Amino acid sequence: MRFNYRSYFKSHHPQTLASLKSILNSFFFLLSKVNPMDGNPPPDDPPPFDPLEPSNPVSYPLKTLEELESRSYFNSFHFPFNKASVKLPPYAANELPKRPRLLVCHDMAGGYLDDKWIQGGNNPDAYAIWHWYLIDVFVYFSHSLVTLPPPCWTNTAHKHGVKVLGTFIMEWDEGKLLANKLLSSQKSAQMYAEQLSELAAALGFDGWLVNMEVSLDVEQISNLKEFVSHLTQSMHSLVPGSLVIWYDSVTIDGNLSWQDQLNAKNKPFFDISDGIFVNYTWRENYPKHSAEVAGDRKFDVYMGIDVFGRNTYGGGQWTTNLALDVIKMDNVSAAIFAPGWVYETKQLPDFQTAQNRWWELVERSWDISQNYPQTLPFYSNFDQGHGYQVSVDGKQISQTPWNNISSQSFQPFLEFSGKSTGGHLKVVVDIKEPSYNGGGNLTFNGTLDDDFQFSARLFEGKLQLADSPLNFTYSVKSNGNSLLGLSLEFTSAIREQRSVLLASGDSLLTMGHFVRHFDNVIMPHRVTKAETEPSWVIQESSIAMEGYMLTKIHAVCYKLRPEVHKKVGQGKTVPFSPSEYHAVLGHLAINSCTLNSDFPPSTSWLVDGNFTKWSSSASHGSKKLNVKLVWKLKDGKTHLFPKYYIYVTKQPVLSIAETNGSLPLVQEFLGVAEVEAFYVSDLLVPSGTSSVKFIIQVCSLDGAFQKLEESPSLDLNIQGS
Ligand SMILES: *[C@@H]1O[C@H](CO)[C@@H](O)[C@H](O)[C@H]1NC(C)=O
Ligand SMILES: *[C@@H]1O[C@H](CO)[C@@H](O)[C@H](O)[C@H]1NC(C)=O
Ligand SMILES: *[C@@H]1O[C@H](CO)[C@@H](O)[C@H](O)[C@H]1NC(C)=O
Ligand SMILES: *[C@@H]1O[C@H](CO)[C@@H](O)[C@H](O)[C@H]1NC(C)=O
Ligand SMILES: *[C@@H]1O[C@H](CO)[C@@H](O)[C@H](O)[C@H]1NC(C)=O
Ligand SMILES: *[C@@H]1O[C@H](CO)[C@@H](O)[C@H](O)[C@H]1NC(C)=O
Ligand SMILES: *[C@@H]1O[C@H](CO)[C@@H](O)[C@H](O)[C@H]1NC(C)=O
Ligand SMILES: *[C@@H]1O[C@H](CO)[C@@H](O)[C@H](O)[C@H]1NC(C)=O
Ligand SMILES: CC(=O)N[C@H]1CO[C@H](CO)[C@@H](O)[C@@H]1O
Repeated sequence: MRFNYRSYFKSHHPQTLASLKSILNSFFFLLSKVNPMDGNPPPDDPPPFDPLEPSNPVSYPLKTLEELESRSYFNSFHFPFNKASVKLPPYAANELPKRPRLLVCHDMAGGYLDDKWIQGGNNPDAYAIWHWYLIDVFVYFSHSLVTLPPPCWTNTAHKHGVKVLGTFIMEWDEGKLLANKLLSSQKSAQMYAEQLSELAAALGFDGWLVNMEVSLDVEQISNLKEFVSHLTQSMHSLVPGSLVIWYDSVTIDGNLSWQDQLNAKNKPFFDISDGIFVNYTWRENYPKHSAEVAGDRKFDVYMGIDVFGRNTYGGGQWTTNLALDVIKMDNVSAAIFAPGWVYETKQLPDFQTAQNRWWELVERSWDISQNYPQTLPFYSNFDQGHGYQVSVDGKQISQTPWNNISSQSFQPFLEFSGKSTGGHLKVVVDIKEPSYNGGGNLTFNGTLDDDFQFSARLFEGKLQLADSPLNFTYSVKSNGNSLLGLSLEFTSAIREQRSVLLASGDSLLTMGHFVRHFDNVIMPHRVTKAETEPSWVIQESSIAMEGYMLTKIHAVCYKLRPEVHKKVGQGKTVPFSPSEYHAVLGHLAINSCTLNSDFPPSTSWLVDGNFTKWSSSASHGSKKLNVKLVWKLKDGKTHLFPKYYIYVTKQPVLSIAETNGSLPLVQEFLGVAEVEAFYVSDLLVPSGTSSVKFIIQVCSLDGAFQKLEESPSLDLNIQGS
């Protein structure tokens, strides 16, 4: 569902960001009445949304203060599904670092689109962000009173060390009425602040952006200050390291008057919160002034930049870096608003390329904010959270297009244009073709000189090594003589650097070739092929670097036995000519050699079906099944596993089973759960089925999967058969 709203923007000169977006929203709202869920699970003429009724789990905002006050959200069928399952890693759970930070405010076409489907949707081209390593704080924004971030965003942001905020907004005449209620007494202000904190803590996100775009009577300001300070304090006490950020809007004298800087009119709110998001129409010297006003809290000033470029310094869009440069020079923080511009305005040539090119602008002006790996186990399969197929250990288990950014793996720090002279290699995360695990792979394709090695940045970490060696495992699929190794950079406490190549292939020539480039070249100690898909080669290497820190991981592309091509034409050396190179990196796992994933046996799990509902379907005697699967370890431990893959098998009635002999049952893949619950909706069960068996395949932090036959499961007999 797309329409051209740019001309609309131009002709109406909307005054505020909010008005612009709310006009947009009402368009989407109107359109959504025509076609409720374009590109998403089929609507079947949906009845009005009743949060108490079981249905495909969704994320949704709160629209009234009554909902907030009554705490009715906690009774919703959808509430347990909305809990983020990934916590911030310990190194990112404290206060933000004391340096300029990058806050990114999502605001994608009104929000709650493909991302509202908690168990994923079927749009392989759904919006996603994957440059998490450049971001410190992510705000999920919509124009509803209480915007709760869909858990998929919180999960992937947390995985990468990024904090996530929801939005509390009051705007327009309606907002004014709400504000009157909110601020009617000190008690009321405190009560709503506590409800907001409770929601954030229960859903697992890290605080709020407070956007009071209304003008108030000056008498209301003291209760507003009470609201902001109480929210900040209650957030901090429930979620240490959490943030409440004030948006530069209503001033201390009650006027709705954006200051575009930190000054005496908005500083009282800054003083009682964790920072201010400054309106994006500032001038060149405002960041500097704001820094002076903020004193030792200058990094808590986030200068707004509108990527759509509406009166924003530097023009946003493809010159967003101009504003970033000024902000960086003045040593304050930046708040990028609506980077979804790249997606919404369909920048050429395609979303993947345009998005990478746009974030490259950011990286040019700004430092890397997140370093990973920092802890073990570390695992990435380069999944971007959308795609056309899903694989497990090289075997394709689904060929249905899908999206759910919850399943994003650690995203590589790919540079937009590789610096290469000896040929031309394109490195992309490809989501269209078979992968090793998940739905993406990292493809290195193009031409490469025989004597040349091409290096592409994968990760920049801070992994402190102890006495036990590191175990590197990675899968590669490659053509001809294309080889792919990993180069590692280690730094000691006294800043001594060591470079190590984990080489591929088994030839000693490789050693000879690389010895002068690296301090150490390590051959894999085990090379195996994937059981079901032998074109994937799995290399295992181990390395001991006690006392060092692993800081860089690059992929190194090279050719096998360059000497073969060297001497053509009677002893004369001819110039090397670039030839084709093609390799795919399927996954990378780093673990300590002493750690190994053991799964609890299936008998230690309790699996249950809840809200089971059978209905008849249109075709001959088959039925439809809805059921909420829930599972937990009998010992009550939770959060040991990052995700679960859900499958179903349909057991035929005895007579058919006998006729068909011992045909293996087909395991149909249903989806992925990140919480210990999965809602199966409208599963078709053909006649002649006696029972269905749901299998919950457990996946560990290091990316290992429990064997299907050893996974917990639940049998359901067919009702009435
Ligand atoms: C601040 O932002 C609003 C939109 O949110 C805009 O209309 C206004 O022009 C900006 N600047 C000033 C100085 O008000
Ligand atoms: C995301 O959810 C959808 C729908 O449940 C599912 O089809 C898809 O496979 C899930 N993602 C992955 C990586 O499996
Ligand atoms: C508030 O806004 C009104 C109307 O724009 C203006 O007359 C008044 O001076 C403003 N008050 C302050 C304290 O700036
Ligand atoms: C930025 O501020 C920090 C802390 O006040 C200071 O140490 C640093 O030198 C400043 N950097 C620049 C470029 O001014
Ligand atoms: C790989 O690169 C070559 C050009 O060097 C191109 O012809 C080919 O289509 C590319 N293959 C893929 C899968 O991108
Ligand atoms: C290294 O990790 C792989 C899987 O990630 C595992 O199969 C292997 O046993 C480990 N090797 C050692 C020596 O720990
Ligand atoms: C769902 O499960 C809960 C606890 O597991 C139980 O209390 C409740 O009765 C069940 N509801 C239905 C409709 O089966
Ligand atoms: C039994 O086998 C027949 C033919 O191979 C197939 O069409 C049918 O679907 C099978 N029935 C079941 C329940 O698997
Ligand atoms: C395993 C594998 O081959 N994966 C795919 C990765 O993406 C590239 C896209 O160019 C495909 O060609 C590969 O087939």
